[in-house]
Amino acid sequence: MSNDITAIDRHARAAIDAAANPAALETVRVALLGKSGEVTALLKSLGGMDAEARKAFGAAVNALKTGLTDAIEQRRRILDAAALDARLQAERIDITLPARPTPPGSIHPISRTIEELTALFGAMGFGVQDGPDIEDDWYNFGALNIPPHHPARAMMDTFYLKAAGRNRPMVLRTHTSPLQIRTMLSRKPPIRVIVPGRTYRSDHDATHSPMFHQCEGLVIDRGITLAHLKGCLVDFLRAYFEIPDLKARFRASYFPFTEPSMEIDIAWDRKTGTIGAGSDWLEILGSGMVHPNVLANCGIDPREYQGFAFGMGVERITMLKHGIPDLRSFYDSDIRWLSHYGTSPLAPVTLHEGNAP
Ligand code: 2NL
Repeated sequence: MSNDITAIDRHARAAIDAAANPAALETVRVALLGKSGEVTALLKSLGGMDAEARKAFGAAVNALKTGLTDAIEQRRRILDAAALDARLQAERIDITLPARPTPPGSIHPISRTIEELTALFGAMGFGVQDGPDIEDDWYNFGALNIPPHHPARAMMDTFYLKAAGRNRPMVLRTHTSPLQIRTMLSRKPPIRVIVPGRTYRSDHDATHSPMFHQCEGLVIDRGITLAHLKGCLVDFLRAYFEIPDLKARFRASYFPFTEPSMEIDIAWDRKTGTIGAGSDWLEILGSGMVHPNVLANCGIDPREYQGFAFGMGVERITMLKHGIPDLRSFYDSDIRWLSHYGTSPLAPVTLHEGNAP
C-alpha cells in the first residue's frame, strides 16, 4: 500500500507540473482530490481497515493529501501570475501614440481685450471683480446717485425682471457699477479694482446691442485727486493702443455718480483713420471723481476718503484697436471672422503692448 502512495505521489506531482493553465490544473485537482478522486478513494478505504493498519496508512494518506494540496496551490499561483502577465501584455496601451490633430481655436477679441485690461491694470495694482448680471435696482441705480426720474431707469432703456417674493423688480445690470458698489460695501479702502463684464440695455441697431461689455474701474484711498485719474488713464490708453505719445484730452461732462465728470477723447485723423495723432477726437472713456453721495451710500466717509472711477465700452475699444467695422460681427459666431480677429490661446498678453506679435 505504501508503494501505491509513493506511485500516486509521483504521477500526481508530474500531472500538477504538466498542467499548462488554471483549467487543466483544476481537472488534475478533481481527479486527485475530488469526490471520486484517487486520493479521496484511498481515504474512503480507511473505513474498511482494522485499527492498527488504519493508523499507519491513514497518516501516510493524509500526508499525501496535504502534500498534493500544497503542490496544487503553488502551481495555481504560478499559473495565475503567468495568466495576469499575459493579460497585461495583451491589454497594454501605447501612450506614445500622437494625439489626433484638432482644428486650431482662437480667443474671441472681447475675451482678449478683457485679458489685456486685466494685465495692464493689474500691473498698476488693480484687482478684478465680478458678480451677478441680475441686480437689485438699488445697486444698479439708487446707490449710484441716479435719481428716480433719470431716463436710464425707464423701461425703454432697462430690462426689468419680475422676481418671486419681492415687491421691487430686479434689473439686468445696465453697467458694471453695481459691482463697485458691492466692493465698497464689502471692503475697506484702499480699493483698486476693475470690473469687466456683460451689461444690458434695451437698445438694438447697427451700433448698439442689447448685450454688450463694459469695463469700469474704481480707486478709493486718502488723498486721491484728479491728477491720479489723469495719470492712470493716460498711461492705460498709451499701453492699450501701443502708442507711447498718444494724444488725449479731458473734456468736462456729467454723470450722476461722479463730480466733477470728464469724457476722455483720443486724437485721430478722420481722413486716414490713424489713432493717436491728428486734429479730430474720438470719445473713448467716461470718468470722474466719485460723488460724495455714492461714497456715503457705501458707508465710506467722503471727508476721509476720495476716489476716481471710469468706464469704457469693451466692444468700442476693441473695434478701434483692430479696425473692426461692425459691432454686430462680435456676436455672429462666424468662424471665418473668429479666425481672422481671434488670438492664439498660446500668445501671452504682454504689459506694454497688449497683444504679443
Ligand atoms: C462711460 C462712463 C463711467 C463710472 C463710470 C462709477 C462707478 C461708481 C462710482 C462712480 Cl461705483 N463712478 N463709474 C464713472 C464715470 C464714468 O462710465 O461712458 N461708460 C461707458
